[in-house]
Amino acid sequence: MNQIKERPTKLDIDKIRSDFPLLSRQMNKKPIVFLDSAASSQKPNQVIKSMDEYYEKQHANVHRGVYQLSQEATDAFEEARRSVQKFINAVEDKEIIFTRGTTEGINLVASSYGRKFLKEGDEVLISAMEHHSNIVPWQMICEQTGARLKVIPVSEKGELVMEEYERLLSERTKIVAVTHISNALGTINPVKEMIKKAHALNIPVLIDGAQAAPHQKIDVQELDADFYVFSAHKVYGPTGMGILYGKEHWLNAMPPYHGGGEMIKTVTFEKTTYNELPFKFEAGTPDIAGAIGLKAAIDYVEAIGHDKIQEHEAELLSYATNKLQDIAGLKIIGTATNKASVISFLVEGVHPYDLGAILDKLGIAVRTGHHCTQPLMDRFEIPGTVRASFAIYNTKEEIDKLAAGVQKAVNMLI
Ligand code: C6P
Repeated sequence: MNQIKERPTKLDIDKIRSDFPLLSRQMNKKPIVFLDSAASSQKPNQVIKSMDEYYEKQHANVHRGVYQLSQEATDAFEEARRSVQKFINAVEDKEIIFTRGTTEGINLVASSYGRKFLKEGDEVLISAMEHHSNIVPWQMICEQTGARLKVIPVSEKGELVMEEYERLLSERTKIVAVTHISNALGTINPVKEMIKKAHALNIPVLIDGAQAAPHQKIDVQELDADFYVFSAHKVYGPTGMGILYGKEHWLNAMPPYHGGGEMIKTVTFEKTTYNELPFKFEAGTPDIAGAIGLKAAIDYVEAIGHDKIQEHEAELLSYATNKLQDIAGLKIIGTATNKASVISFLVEGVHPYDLGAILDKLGIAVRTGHHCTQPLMDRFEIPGTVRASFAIYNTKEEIDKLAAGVQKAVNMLI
């Protein structure tokens, strides 16, 4: 019998908004319009409660006690790891390393992979649209090893110049590190294709997934990524918690990053032997509540469904693009064909900071400045932008308020 394929029904936005307590507060005596989820998303009750409950009923250190409470905490912590494994479709749970966030994940790989595999004359290939977190750690390890940083250029539309990428890949390239989605432009990069091209030359690839994990299904096996990093706090989870995924053979080949408890097998003053994966990279007491909060966030996102999230956010992006484009003098920076729900813009004759400050008075939270992508701002010869970013809880009414707010600010400032 033929099955009729149903289109996914739309999100119940009122229900979703009621899950996020912060969205009911006022800012500057106006209902808050939160359009800065690319910096950090708000948290649903389900995440907040999961962490409270852990502290109220389950807290003990993990992997250390024979007593029941410690066992329960360990089980919850390891269950969170398995939930991340499923979330990104990793082969093994030991390929999931808990970190403090995207920044720490990249620093771990740059330092650990770099110390083992980089030497003078080697090259690390990044792009001109990277966040500082995917530039500075590589600069630091290049300084230590004598390797050189190479940069894939960005076009006027805000897309990576793929011919240049192919030209820059060579036998000197020892790792490629690129962002999946640009935090400043919203560009979705063709990372699967880029990984394939790098792998043809046996070059491993790290993907900075900080801005992708909240918006689309991540499948590290399908991408064939060697390393994939993201932060919990942008996926409706807690701050201070992040994920480094690494293929088992790379993680096994790399030396530990931090030394201390948990990451060792045996210690004598003469010699230390290291623990197996994933513990080799998790020195010290981990953020147990953070892992439990991340699991609750993953459950929340999966219960809604990636299809519906993507459909809703694409609708917001196209609605906002049309609305903002109607404002005289407004220019959108980053017009890639494939974009996530992030819009950066400038208005002729108006400083982004002044615009942001007036929007704040209207209860509208947007980010202004260079968005930790100074080289990208230099590429476009601008000091910064105003950035509005949308999440599952945003509405078209909020975008109307943004557009009206921008128009009001422009009338005041020009
Ligand atoms: N971008 C933004 O407003 P951390 O701070 O470690 O959680 O994430 C760093 C990071 C790395 N890569 C990308 C692509 C990012 O967007 C971010 C964080 C925020 O755009 C804060 S600067």
